Amino acid sequence: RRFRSALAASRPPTLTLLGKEYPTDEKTNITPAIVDKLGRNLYLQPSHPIGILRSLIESHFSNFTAHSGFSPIVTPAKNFDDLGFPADHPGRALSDSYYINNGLMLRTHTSAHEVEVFARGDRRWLLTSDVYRRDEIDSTHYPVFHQMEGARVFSSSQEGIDELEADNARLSEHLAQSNIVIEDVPHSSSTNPIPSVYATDHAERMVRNLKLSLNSLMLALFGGRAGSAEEPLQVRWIEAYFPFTSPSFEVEVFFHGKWIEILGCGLVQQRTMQLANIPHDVSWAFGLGLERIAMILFAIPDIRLFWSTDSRFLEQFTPGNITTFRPYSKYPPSHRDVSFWFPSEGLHDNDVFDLVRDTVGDLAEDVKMIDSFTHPKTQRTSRCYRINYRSMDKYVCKPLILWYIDNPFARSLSGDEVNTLHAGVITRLKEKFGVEIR
Ligand code: FA5
Ligand code: MG
Repeated sequence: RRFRSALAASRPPTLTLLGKEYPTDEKTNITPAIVDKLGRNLYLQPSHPIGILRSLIESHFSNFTAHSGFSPIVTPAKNFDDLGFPADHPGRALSDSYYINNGLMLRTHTSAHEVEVFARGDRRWLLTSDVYRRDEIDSTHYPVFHQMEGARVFSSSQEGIDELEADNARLSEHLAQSNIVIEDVPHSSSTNPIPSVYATDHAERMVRNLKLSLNSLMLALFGGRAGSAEEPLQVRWIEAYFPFTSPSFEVEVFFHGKWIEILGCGLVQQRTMQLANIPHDVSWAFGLGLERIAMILFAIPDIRLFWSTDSRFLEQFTPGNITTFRPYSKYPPSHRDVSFWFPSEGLHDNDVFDLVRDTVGDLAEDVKMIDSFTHPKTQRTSRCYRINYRSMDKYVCKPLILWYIDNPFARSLSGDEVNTLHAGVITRLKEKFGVEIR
């Protein structure tokens, strides 16, 4: 209780988020680290991995309307109630979600916008945004991440059936020609039922269309990498539960020896269709986790890197291209120079580079010859090399939980350490090549 009242005492009366002021109350639990992330809009940056991936998926679903720019600040009704989350659902708890105050929160998933986008009359749509969850913290979980919601509406009349039949035939032919291994689940079961508003065969066609659509997306995204003849792409469908879909599924992809959960999906419950004023239509929907996919495609080892403002991260990526991330150090470099007279039999730059690598290993980030000069009288040559020492231990920002203090795991090389390394290099230069240090 004392902790609570201390919190209340330290709570500012209002919060300014995305240029607007909001009153706080006893429910307010949004932290400064999260406030900082609002408006970063990584998914709108064409050269950011999240933005690149968004564009790739949008071009795969080329006849879908792509939405973005919806505010992350929503009512709990929109995030939970409209989607049929029960009053006691754990996701609503202060321990799981970020609240601005009693009446407003940060959306925890893109499904929060389903009702309003269906209500606009869009029949095929995608929606990308940042979402916020108080979740565990590790290399694949972060309290801010990105989702892309997608949905396709069909009429429940004969017209809808014809559309499904044609599309299912086209998609299954495409998939039959590719190297993909799909571990399937039944379209429905007693634990994953078809709601009574559906005719069973219509629902089965819809589930088939959902599975075919997502399997072909997986193939488009991962096929080039894992879907070769030697290594087929492996996709696994699992029965799942969401309050707003039934039947529901999760899709996992096998990558580097692990199954990675990529998305949740299912047939949209009738409640959503009614709230959106399209009670006579049916729809499937999915929600993809963009970071999980981007980590695989770009070989990004830690989810925190997406938030990096370091140009060594940002400058690695270009619009429309999937490229492999090259790790770098977060610590400042520290350089030392060494100048010496060349031995009379000469010496190649590469001999110097190898000797440095042998002596100090990866702690040398780069070595450059920065000056060369020949004495006019003696004709002896002197060269100066600059060695950049830097630890590669970790390449990420501070652990989030410690955002307010210095990262105790950070390891900058101390001046003494660098001096010792450099002295070792000089000693070996003398021993091995007989150079005369200037
Ligand atoms: C949902 O959020 C549902 N709204 C998905 C959905 C949409 C179902 C439409 C049915 C119809 P889930 O909580 O499983 O489901 O999250 C979806 C995906 O987001 C996950 O598969 C995962 O890829 C990603 N994800 C979830 N939590 C995190 C996290 N903390 N950090 C990064 N990615 C996450
Ligand atoms: Mg899940």
